Parts: sequence; structure tokens; C-alpha cells
Amino acid sequence: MLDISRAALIVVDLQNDFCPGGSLAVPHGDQIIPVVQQYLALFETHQRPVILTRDFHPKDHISFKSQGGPWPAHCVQETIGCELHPSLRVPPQAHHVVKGFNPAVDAYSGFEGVVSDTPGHLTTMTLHQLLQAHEVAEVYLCGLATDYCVRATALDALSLGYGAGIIADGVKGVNVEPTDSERALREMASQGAVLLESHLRIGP
Ligand code: VGL
Ligand code: ZN
Repeated sequence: MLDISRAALIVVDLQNDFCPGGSLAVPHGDQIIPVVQQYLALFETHQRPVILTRDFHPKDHISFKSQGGPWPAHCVQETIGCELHPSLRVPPQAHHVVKGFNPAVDAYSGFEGVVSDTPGHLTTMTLHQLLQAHEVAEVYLCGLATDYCVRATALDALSLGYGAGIIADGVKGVNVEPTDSERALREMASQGAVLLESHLRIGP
């Protein structure tokens, strides 16, 4: 049965640049928004923590093709592409985590970021510290992209001892290779993540 009494919801990188029209668009990335919205409402109703992560790159970030990296420029700070998708209704109590701001280091996992609840102000608090402060034992993950930042965040959560549920219809992958997302989901499951087959049907 649904038990989110010690859970937090983590919405990974649901930013304009990862949605159709963006510079590193995940195919159909915006289709997950209604599912994400339902989970946001659920966690808000139960007064459980909600965290939204954002890729937050300087314009000369090491992961960009201009610097010899694999990706087109994306999620550059202070651009529209870096903003959360405008149709997301972000709860006022939600926490925000930014990552990938060090120009020389790529950071796929939210656990490599810092809390930034005031726009433009980065704290030194990590996601792990934030979750500990709220006595969170398990995280429910949705967002973009299954094969990169969702994967990395889930694997870090599991390594840190959190339970992890992946909202299967609340994630979408880049699929540089067509099976990348499937592989990532299998890998997360093999490390202990629970794949939640259909939205709002949590548990066995
Ligand atoms: C991501 C590629 C590059 C992601 C971030 O959010 O999954 N993917 N930077
Ligand atoms: Zn990035």
C-alpha cells in the first residue's frame, strides 16, 4: 500500500532545455508532466518534502561540445532553457537543488548539487543533508533524463541507504542508444530501486 510517511519526492531536471524545443530535448519529455503533477499534489497533500533539481551550467561548462564535451550547450544559468518547464505547478514549500555549476566538473546526480531555495543564492547544504533534516528514508523519483540524471540520482540515493522508487511513467530518457533507458531502469532495479509501474499505484 501507499506509504509516503517517510518519503520525499525528487523531480529531476524538468527544465525547458530537456523538453521539446529545448537545446537537449528528451523526446516527448514534456509528456511526463501530468504524472509529475499528480505526485506533486500527493506529496503536498501529505506534507512530505518535494525537491526539484536543476542542471545549472555556466556557459563554458566542460560537458558542452564547445569545450570538447558530449552535449550541446544546455541549461545555462540565467537562460530560459535553465528554467523549470512553465506548465509545472511548483508547490511554494518545494526545495530546489542546483548542480553542474562547477565549469570543470559534470554532475548528473542531484546528490552532487546544493540547495538553492532562494533564486540566485546557492547554499552549502547538500541534498543528503536536506533529506536527513526531514528524516527521509525513501525517495520517489521522476523527471529527466532516465538514462542520465535520474539514473545517477537514484544510484546515489541507494548508495546512501535510501529506498528508491522510480515512477516509470514519470521519467523519459535521452536514448543516445535506443535501449539506454531500459538498461538504466534495469540497472537501478538491480541496485534495489522499485519500479512503480503506473502512476499512483505504489507498492505491491
Ligand atoms: C542531463 C545530459 C546532460 C540530465 C544533464 O539531466 O539527464 N543529461 N546534462
Ligand atoms: Zn548537463
